[in-house]
Amino acid sequence: MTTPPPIPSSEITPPELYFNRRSLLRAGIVAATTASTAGLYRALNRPGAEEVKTPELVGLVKDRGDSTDPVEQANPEGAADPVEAAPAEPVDNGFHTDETLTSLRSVTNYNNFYEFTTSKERVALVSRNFVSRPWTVAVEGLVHKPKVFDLDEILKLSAPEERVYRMRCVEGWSMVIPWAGFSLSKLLDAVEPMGSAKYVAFETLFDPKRMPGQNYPALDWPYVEGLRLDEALHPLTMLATGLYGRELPAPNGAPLRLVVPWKYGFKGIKSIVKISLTENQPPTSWNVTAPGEYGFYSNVNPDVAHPRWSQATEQRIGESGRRKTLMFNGYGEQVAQLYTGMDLRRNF
Ligand SMILES: Nc1nc2c(c(=O)[nH]1)N[C@H]1C(S)=C(S)[C@@H](COP(=O)(O)O)O[C@H]1N2
Ligand SMILES: [Mo]
Repeated sequence: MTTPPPIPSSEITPPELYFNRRSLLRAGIVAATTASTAGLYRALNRPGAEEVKTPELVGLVKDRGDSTDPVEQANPEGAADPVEAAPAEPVDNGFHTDETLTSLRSVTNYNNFYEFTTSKERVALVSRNFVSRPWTVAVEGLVHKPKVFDLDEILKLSAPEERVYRMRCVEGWSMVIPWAGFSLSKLLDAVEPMGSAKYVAFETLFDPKRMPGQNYPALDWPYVEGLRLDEALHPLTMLATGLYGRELPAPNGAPLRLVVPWKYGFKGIKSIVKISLTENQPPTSWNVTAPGEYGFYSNVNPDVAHPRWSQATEQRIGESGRRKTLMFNGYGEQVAQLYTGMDLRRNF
């Protein structure tokens, strides 16, 4: 289980795109405009990450067309070169969904972030003065090159890609969020995992003065999460440093958080300060709190009910009525092979 899975053909960039400079250029342009956010991308693009060095970006980001996103309309400078922008690449590979984006207002004002408060509607208020710079992330454990990264060093690892993922909370609501960031594998590659590493453990900042919810025992602090190494190395697994083309807002886990789109939202640990590679399966906060209700894997699965409610349907924020929840949150084509031969009811 320690080797990364083969990448499905749908995720492999055709070689002609790797070597076609026009396409690479277009990817850069489209990334900047799609994000609604040319300026924000510049802000996220630290020196050293200026060039589009990520061929996998080609074709992953597509123009959303006549967006009604107010942020986009406020950034007319993002208008694309008509020659370069004309033919949209057909895209449906998991990194981008065409489903309607959840509004920026909902994404940043309806949050689970117990370090601030257990009230979803109050997280934005309570976290409004949270200072997330300077910030360091220690990457350690079973790696050849352990390192304490400054946030800016992490941002330099890769130009930010925009990825529009579905997010399904275990409570039964969901959103569609345009993240900025890059595959966690880029950070893990930099520290060179040892052959003995089988899991990756993550930890949120513990600082009750800055995170007032930590003065209450809502959970065992700090919040911890974990993935199997092959899950962590999967290209869909993302270190998010922004959303809607801006730096990551405090309620969403500033300055950087994990996003694992085929798992329930609580696996997406926020405000990460430590990442450790381990041989044994690490403890995870919600599993420690209620082992019978939240498993280590927590893959979105409409067929396995939570002990207290069905997981068959979900409320998409901003929509009326409920929609069917999809196996692996709709990412089965990309990730199902990670779980071949596993009993997903037992390993819930
Ligand atoms: N550190 C930390 N990370 C966390 C949480 C939390 O309370 N603390 N809540 C989780 C839950 S339950 C969900 S659904 C998502 C919500 O992410 P969002 O607020 O950006 O939508 O964050 C997850 N990450
Ligand atoms: Mo959640």
